[in-house]
Amino acid sequence: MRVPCFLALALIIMPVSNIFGQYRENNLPLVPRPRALKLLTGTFTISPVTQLVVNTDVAASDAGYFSEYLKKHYGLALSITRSKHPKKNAVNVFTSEDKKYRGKDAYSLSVENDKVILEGNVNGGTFSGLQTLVQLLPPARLNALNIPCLFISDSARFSWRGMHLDVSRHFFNKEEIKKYLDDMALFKYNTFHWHLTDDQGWRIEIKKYPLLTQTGAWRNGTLIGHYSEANELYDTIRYGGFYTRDDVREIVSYAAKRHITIVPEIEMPGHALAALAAYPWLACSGDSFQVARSWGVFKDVFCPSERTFGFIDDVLKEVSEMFPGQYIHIGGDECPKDRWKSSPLCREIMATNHLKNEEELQGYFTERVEKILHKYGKRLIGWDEILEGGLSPDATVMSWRGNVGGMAAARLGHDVVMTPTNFCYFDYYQSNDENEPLAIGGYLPLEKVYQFDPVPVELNESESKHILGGQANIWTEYIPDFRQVEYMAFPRMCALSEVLWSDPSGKDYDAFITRLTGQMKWFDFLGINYSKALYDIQSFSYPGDRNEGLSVELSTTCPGATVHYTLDGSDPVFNSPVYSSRINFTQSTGITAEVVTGSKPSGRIFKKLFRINNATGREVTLAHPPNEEYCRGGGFSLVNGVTGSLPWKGSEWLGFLKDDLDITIDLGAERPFTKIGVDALKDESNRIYFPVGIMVYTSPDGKNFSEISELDSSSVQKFDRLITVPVGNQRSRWVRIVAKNRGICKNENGQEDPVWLFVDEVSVE
Ligand code: TNX
Repeated sequence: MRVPCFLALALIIMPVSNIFGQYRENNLPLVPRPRALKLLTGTFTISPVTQLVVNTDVAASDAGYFSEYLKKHYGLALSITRSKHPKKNAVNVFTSEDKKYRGKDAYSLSVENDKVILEGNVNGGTFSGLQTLVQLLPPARLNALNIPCLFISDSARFSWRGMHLDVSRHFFNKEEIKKYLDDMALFKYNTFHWHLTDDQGWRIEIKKYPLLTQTGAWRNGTLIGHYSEANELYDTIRYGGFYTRDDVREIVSYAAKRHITIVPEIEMPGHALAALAAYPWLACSGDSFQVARSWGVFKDVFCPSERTFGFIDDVLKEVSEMFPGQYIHIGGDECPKDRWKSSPLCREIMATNHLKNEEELQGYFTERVEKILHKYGKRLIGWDEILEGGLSPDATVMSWRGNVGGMAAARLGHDVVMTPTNFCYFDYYQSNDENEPLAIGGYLPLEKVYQFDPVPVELNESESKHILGGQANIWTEYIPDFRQVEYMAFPRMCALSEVLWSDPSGKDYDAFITRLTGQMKWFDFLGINYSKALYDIQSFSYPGDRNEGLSVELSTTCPGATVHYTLDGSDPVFNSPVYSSRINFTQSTGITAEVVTGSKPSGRIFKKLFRINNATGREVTLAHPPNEEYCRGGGFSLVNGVTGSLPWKGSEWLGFLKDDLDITIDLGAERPFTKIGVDALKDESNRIYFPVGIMVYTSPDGKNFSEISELDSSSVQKFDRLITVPVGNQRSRWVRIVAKNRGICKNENGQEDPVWLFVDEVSVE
């Protein structure tokens, strides 16, 4: 069979109309971006008479997936026939051993007027090509499916293109897991890291230990709200679920059909409370345990006893039988050593095996488990903590605490999968908007995911070879249902797919966004729930014209987006003014704005009130800078007309650790005022305390200040958020406000901790 050569097909490119407007090389909604793409004239049409032609069993299986896809989404049933030669009016899917397909998942896709020829290797090549083809179909249920004529030659950058899902904190049923695998396949992911056990639930049936799922899969309630909140509230709903061995087999073969390997994770020695609840003898203490209802890290962990290793051997034997992939993930993260330290048995094991400390005891634990895995023909992978106690060279390390663990592992010759929190934790917020659903914390917008590179620049060429790829993790403490899993995954998963698949030399965020916005039509068509944070509008305040009032800039992270706005509180419509330059005003003003693409609103409505007082937009100086964790916007954010939103994480609050707020405002000219306002936060469970006193000073020259008013601690504590200090009739150009930080507080262990003072706005009225 002959695939037409690239150059021979380099004909004059005529734009052809399609559902996306006009086909152009740079607007075909392909994510991840293929290595080479040439758009040609004409279209090929898939209709009920189109055949699927295949040459091998793998091609037949891949084409089978494609045909099911067409049936499900377009109601088209195409017949599959075998042939060694391409046919006309057909989509020809041919696996090939040609050396040009040696690359990872390598394929070529040639769409001609009268046929499609897809060739690729058996290890995901043709399957990946079919995903490309799927993305070229119209995202609408039409009878005739037009595809632009083109030639694509493509292969993957990394062999490990992973998505993880935590099914312990919240459980997702078999059908939902299948949907997750479908979502992954569409973006050429090939590894599903299935986090099956944790403190809050054991989710895989093990024949020899029925209590793991009878007891360990169920908890008697779940924490309400965020873990960091002061009052721990729980619901009393029995929560749980698990996958039977048959479910697992069904899911494994469903994944295999999509060329996705499943890496099951059985957490040990930490994050094991659910197992201990089922079989308390797995712990060192002799206590009994409950499946956890809350989040975090628990001190009760597996005891490294012979009986525990016997259990682990049995469990891993069954797990190895259920999962054909080479890897089993054994966790290894966040294992507190408290119980081991107080256990005579652990001391004995340490003495017998000449282990210096409990970290080495975990190293011993990992080594024992690895021997078990090798017995069952499997390889060990674990979180980067497994490095701390020494590790055999065959073990693979998953680097989550930044790149550091991964780099150390690669330098020691271990294979590494990069999944650093700051680029790959899809349980973090993707937007600062206050209407985002509750998340664990952090901030990981789409653009940051796109910037990720799994290969740290510090590694040399031979060390870099150990980086197998990367993965995003979806921990589900705050993700109660599958719709929200998708919301957290999309579209960040698209950005990561491009990082893991495409050649980094062609990285271009704006171009990615153009292709992604085409993809969003797909999300709607396929019923994928996704975040529109891309279209969120952010505002930045500047001093107003002639130093009066404010000048407000609106922006989005979406290149080329059109923002419409109103100043009368009404929702923007298509003919509302288009934002083009900063909006100036001298009276308190509300701005309502929205991104509109075509004639349709695309994102969330932005609504913000900018309050103007004598201090707004003025020059300020801070005697102590805010802590670098909470310093966004600097001192000016205290006079930018905007009060901080709640939750406060990631928003514009300034945080002072142990320091006072000490701000001097130059009002520009002498001005009359009667009161001072300090907008502060009270959140004692996060060690954020109200100030213990406020002092106000004025100055005739900006240098010498005299106190004009003071509010003592008990008066301050009477307020809830906005603290008002009456000052009588004053006139001054310079005003200094000092809000005293409480300094320290005692924690539950009686030790002293530094206290935060959080302020978002001050006013002079
Ligand atoms: C840390 S990442 C964990 C998980 C949590 C996650 C929340 C890792 C190896 N352990 O147990 O769910 O943070 O972001």
